[in-house]
Amino acid sequence: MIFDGSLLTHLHNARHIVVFTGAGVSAESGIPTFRDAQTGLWTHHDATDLASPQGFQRDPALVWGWYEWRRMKVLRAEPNPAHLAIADLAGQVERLTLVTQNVDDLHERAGSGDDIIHLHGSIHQPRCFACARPYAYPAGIPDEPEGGRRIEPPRCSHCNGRIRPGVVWFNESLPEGAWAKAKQAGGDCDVLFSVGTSSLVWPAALLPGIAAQRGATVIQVNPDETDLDDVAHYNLRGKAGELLPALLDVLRKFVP
Ligand code: BV8
Ligand code: ZN
Repeated sequence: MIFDGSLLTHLHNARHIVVFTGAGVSAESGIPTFRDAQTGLWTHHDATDLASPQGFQRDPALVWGWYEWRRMKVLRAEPNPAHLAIADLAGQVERLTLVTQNVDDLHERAGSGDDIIHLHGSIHQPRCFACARPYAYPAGIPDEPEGGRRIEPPRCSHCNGRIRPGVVWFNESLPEGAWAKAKQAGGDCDVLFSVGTSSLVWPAALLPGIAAQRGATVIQVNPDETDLDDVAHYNLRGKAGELLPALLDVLRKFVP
């Protein structure tokens, strides 16, 4: 695979790289992307409805069933070469900040460390909808939920409120510290990778533009076109699990 010499020079000289990922980075691990997750049984539900407090209050069993289906996929999935290449890249640069929109833990399991910035929370940190007390899932991997995947959410042992997924839903604010840290890194980095995101969800989708405005080189990795195409300096068209390992290989041997 051939990469532009100027792209390799930017990477070789970078002091601080931000990697910003979306659901596409986990696609080759078999986890449906956010839009794919509205296929099949979920086609007749709008994500911004399923992934919202209003949606949960209206039909808790439907929403909890959707997240249990996704959690079961995450528990059965393994990090793919894209996650591993991002973990490797951290060893090639002075400073790497990993910012993800994903609610899975595949970056952690690939070895990217535990100071990953999760802008949209984690599917592994459920809490009580009423009193916000954390809830611990029973051990083990749930079976494929039967039928229409409606599952009554468990109840809080403290206040009997319904347990909700530990993710940031539409119309909920991002974790204060997370978004501030992400913006700070975006404003300081020399290169920002945007990997596997449709760049549709705000404010996360603003991050590459913040970096570009401060003079960073923006590299997008995505098989499809996105709204970021006009902002990115380089559009690497293809799958993250193929492009990123190839880029790391070339970068290791690159002599400017
Ligand atoms: C907020 C967690 C303030 C839950 C998620 C009108 C205009 C602009 C903005 C808004 C608007 N109306 C409302 C808003 C704000 C709203 C928003 O952005 N809406 C959008 C839909 C227009 N945002 C919010 O509400 C945010 N909060 O603004 O707070 C506030 C506070 C109080 C009151 C009001 C406002 C909160 C947003 C967070 C929502 N939660 N996730 C869950 O996961 O279930 S977002 C969800 O979509 C995902 O988590 C992900 O973060 C996000 C985007 O998805 P992607 O990761 O990009 O995945 P997607 O499937 O879309 O794309 C995958 C890409 O991968 C594709 O491009 C594909 O080509 C590519 N791909 C596929 N295979 C591969 C690949 N790439 C590489 N390799 C491959 N192999
Ligand atoms: Zn409670």
